[in-house]
Amino acid sequence: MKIAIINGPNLNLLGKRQPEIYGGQSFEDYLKQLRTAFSHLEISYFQSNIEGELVNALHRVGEDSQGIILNPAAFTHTSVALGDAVKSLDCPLIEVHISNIFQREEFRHFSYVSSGAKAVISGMGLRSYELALRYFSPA
Ligand code: CA2
Repeated sequence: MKIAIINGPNLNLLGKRQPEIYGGQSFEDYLKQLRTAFSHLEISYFQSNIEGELVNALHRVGEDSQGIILNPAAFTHTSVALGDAVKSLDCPLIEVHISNIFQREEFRHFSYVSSGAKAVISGMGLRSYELALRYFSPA
């Protein structure tokens, strides 16, 4: 089963800045753990700081993945284009957030992506990704 994880802008800084909000581990490091724990899944990973590249990545992985896990980061709250791309997918997509966006500033409470997502997981730290993988890999 092919699952794609896609991360949006600034998530390449995980583990390097603002550990009080986003934790102290880099995503690449965490991904190694995920690939070990879910070795029966083929997990691809893509990160970009560029909105159009994220739209292209959704189109690309949507062709041959059985599930997508997307953290759109700040584009969650601004991107009609990402919201439209998510609605065009044939496979289920889970929107994840490391922090609880509803405990933060008002502008983070709205998501252009959520209405097209199968589910939203927010506020479980990096474990948000693991929980999303569990949905695609029931015990
Ligand atoms: O909580 C999340 O996962 C967010 O998607 C993270 C976004 C934020 O704009 C969303 O409202 C919620 C920000 C990602 C920034 O990532 C950083 C990581 C380390 C250091 C600085 C930024």
